[in-house]
Amino acid sequence: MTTHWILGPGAIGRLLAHSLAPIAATALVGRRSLPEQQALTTLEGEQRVQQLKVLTVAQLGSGTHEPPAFVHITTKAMAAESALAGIAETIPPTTPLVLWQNGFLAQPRITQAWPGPVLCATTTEGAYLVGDAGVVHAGRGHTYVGDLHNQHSDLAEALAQALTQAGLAATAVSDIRQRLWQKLAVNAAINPLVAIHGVRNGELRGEAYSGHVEAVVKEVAAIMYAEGIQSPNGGEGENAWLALVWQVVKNTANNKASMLQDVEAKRLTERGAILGPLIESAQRYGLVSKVLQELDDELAVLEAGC
Ligand code: KPL
Repeated sequence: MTTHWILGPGAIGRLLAHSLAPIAATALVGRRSLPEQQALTTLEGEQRVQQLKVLTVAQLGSGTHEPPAFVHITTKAMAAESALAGIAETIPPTTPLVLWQNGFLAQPRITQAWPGPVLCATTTEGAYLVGDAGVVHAGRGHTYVGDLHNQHSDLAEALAQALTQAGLAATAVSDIRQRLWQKLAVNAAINPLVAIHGVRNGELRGEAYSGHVEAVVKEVAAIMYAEGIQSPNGGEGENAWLALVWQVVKNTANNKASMLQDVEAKRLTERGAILGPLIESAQRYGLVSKVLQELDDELAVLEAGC
């Protein structure tokens, strides 16, 4: 039987566990223990415990387990490598990994370091945690899966089918790198600004912030061009990226972006995975990244208070 291990009992991790458990043996793995019924409580109070184990990393290390068919890493970007290191000894090095992180930090590093196949997933499924009591599937979206070097399309296809069967619509794609950078571009234009100013996404449209959004997008668009990343709306250049960003701002106007939630909860942000690759790319191509660097510096100051 297909066995899925999910590292990281955050919103996406629990959504995956909740969805996969009815169709496959599933283990949700966290650093600290989590009562099984809490891990799988939805807003509606529905509980699905079939085939689901809720384990700590320490329990995985001490027991004997059937090797998993997929290990999903659903932690924040900066925690992905240490999460993998925590279980690497307990799985065969040929085990397929699935990386669910934002940005473009963990994906190239783990793809290079892990001997087995590494798939990347990017999703627009909406989910959030309600304390330790459960996960809310807030909005249906779509998930794309693929690997950075297009060497594992059969595996990506099998995973997409499993996710779709589990109720999370998914497609295997050959351009996952494009899709990860496209999401990163949008996140870079929205997340740092809303996190720094403590505002919901929709407020970026106001006079106080819109010029700053445009300044970020100007730098991001030049970097995307250098990286060979097209805007998903098919257009060329800065205007296409700006139109996309304003569309996402409109669609998510009432959202508290993930980076704002991190700042409010005094957690480290994903700036290293979102702004980091952009600033590094700008340096590589001799492009301006002044505005991006300023945002990164401001976030670093906020994080220093964590
Ligand atoms: O992906 C997001 C996030 O919060 O990380 C956006 C698109 C900005 C929606 O809030």
